[in-house]
Amino acid sequence: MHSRDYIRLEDEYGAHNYKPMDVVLTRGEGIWVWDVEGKKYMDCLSAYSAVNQGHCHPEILKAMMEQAQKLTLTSRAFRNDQLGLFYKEVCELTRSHKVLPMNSGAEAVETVIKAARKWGYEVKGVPKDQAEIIVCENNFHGRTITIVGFSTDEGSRRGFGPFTPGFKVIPFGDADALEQAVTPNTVGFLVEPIQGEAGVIIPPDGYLKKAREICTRHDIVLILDEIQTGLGRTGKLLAEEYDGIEADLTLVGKALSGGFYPVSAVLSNKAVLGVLRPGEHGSTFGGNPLACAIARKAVRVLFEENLIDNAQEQGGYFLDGLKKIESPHIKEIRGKGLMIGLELHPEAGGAHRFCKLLKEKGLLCKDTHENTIRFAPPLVIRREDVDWALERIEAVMKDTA
Ligand code: IF1
Repeated sequence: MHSRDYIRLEDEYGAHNYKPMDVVLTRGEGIWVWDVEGKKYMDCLSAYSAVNQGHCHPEILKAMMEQAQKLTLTSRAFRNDQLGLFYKEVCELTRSHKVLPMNSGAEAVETVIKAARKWGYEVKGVPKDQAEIIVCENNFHGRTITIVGFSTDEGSRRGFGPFTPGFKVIPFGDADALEQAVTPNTVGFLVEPIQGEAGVIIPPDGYLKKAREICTRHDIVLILDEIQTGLGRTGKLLAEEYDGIEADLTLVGKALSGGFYPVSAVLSNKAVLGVLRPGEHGSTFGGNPLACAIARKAVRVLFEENLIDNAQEQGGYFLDGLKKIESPHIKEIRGKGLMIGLELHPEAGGAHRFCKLLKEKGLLCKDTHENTIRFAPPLVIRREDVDWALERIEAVMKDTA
């Protein structure tokens, strides 16, 4: 079968809730992927930062295979011998006190909404059903009804109402707006350290530090969605480290899977998770032994292979290289670690056009919000690979009219 045959099958039988680039991938190794025609590409998306450790990482694969031959699923009705070890290792590495495992990122977000609300009623003393959670404009936290209900992206929410009440939206990066939005019923502030889908939007220096201070002063749970920024992507294990703070609840997902199998988790530094009692929350697959074995290895690999520092180093090199490209199309280059956005001028004809040209040159990138191309390769990338990418990006940026 050829690419067009696979594409035809998708078109005919699949729901059309995506419009993917027409490249049909069949194999991956490290930063590289191959399509069914055998063409090789550098993956500059990493499945939206879920394959930080690189495609088909051999150590994670081994951990998965070994666990898959022993025990895969018990449900939480019974205990398993991986869960406790997963808790301990994740807590030690992230300096957390408690963990709650789920599967997808959106489920982790739903979990913290429940936990923060319950904490508000039981600990803070907010009147029944009055809890408010503050979120930011242009957020992306997932696709459930509650989550898209507090999105400001029309495409994400149009046609899906009625939505869950109890959310207040403020501008991103504006600590004063947070201060002003707080009421006695505010229980939580949910924010991405760097907004991913919004186009790699980096808030002003010290924003999270101020948010931390405001949340502490008003007794509000600070919830950081590090599903995309976490686990090394920005050059730190968690992006909160740049502000020298600790969130009360931290969400991780994506790369917790090593790219193998969906795993997400809520990490808690305060007693917030303690308000959830038996029967109040859970999931059939959350915390299963296969997921735990994979996640344990996926996190350990980040440290053993020095991938967090490598993201810092190669990310800086990549960013500098992009900034040196002289092209009339480029408006701004921004990024932290290997989470990089290249914003084009509105007249450049859209990021999608450039992503297609980059694909022809062997680089798979994804546009976001019309005019931004993001570069987020696996964290195993080496300097010579960055040079390889830069050469091709420069050619496309310079040779395109
Ligand atoms: C898709 C974007 C990235 C996330 C943050 C929670 C979730 C995500 C900060 C939910 C998910 C995704 C999902 C993916 C596209 C992707 C994305 F472009 F939509 F915004 F990465 F940039 N918090 N991000 O980024 O996690 O439930 O998906 O596991 O196709 O929807 P999930």
